[in-house]
Amino acid sequence: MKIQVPRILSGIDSGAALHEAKKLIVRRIEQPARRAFLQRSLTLGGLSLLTGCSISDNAGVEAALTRISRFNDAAQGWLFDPNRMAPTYTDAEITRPFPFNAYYGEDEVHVVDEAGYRLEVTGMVADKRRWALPELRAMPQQDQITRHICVEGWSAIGKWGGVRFADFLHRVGADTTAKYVGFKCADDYYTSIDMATALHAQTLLALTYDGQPLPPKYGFPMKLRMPTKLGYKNPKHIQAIFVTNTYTGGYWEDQGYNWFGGS
Ligand SMILES: Nc1nc2c(c(=O)[nH]1)N[C@H]1C(S)=C(S)[C@@H](COP(=O)(O)O)O[C@H]1N2
Ligand SMILES: [Mo]
Repeated sequence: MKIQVPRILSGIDSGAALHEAKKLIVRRIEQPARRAFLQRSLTLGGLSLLTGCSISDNAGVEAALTRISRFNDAAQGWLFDPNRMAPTYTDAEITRPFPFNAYYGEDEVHVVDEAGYRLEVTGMVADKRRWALPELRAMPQQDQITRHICVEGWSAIGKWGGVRFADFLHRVGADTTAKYVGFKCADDYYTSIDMATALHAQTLLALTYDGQPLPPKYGFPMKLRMPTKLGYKNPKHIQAIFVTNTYTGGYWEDQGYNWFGGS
């Protein structure tokens, strides 16, 4: 690869800085096609042009990539079409067994006690009471068979059922002009999403997997299932939901994954 070093960078170790930049990009740009494109085409000079600043150390590279990622969030937000549906599949196309993934191994799956469980709902909502599982099961339910795409390089088709998240947000009197909906999970995972995706017709507060109550490994008692977003944006074991205008990031997002995370 030809490395174009702008004059401003002469004197620094451009090879090392570029290597660092590429490593960070691999962490930040999840879609393989885009990653390959950037790996082939990115030069330090190009990165400087893209970000409008000189990049001479890791902190500079990190800051520049954060700016690109925030710009990418905004672009994905503008491009998001609330009326566009993700593909759906037939029962025969379901991946069996459906893969498990978390930031820990399957033997450490968090087991939530059903009887004591109450979902917390806070922030910009009219009704802040807690929800027991039977109350959520009493709301109208929907099924969907969609593809889950994980940035670690696998995808699988699964069947989830539950409450349309838009119905739930309306039911609790959420201020849908707020920017974000955030999630805290029983296993210390957390994430947040844009309101447009929260209101998308295929975004489900999923209580079942393949017609059965969500098994612990797939996120009992509930997960948010969004076929329009990558796997890490779909929180399992949801304990609390909050509506806010404050950016709160996420477990992987705070380590460099793109926040919008569209699929
Ligand atoms: N609470 C919680 N939710 C999570 C995760 C996690 O570690 N904890 N991992 C995410 C990632 S990276 C993926 S790919 C999916 C995996 O979901 P699955 O086990 O149903 O395949 O869960 C997402 N939601
Ligand atoms: Mo993932």
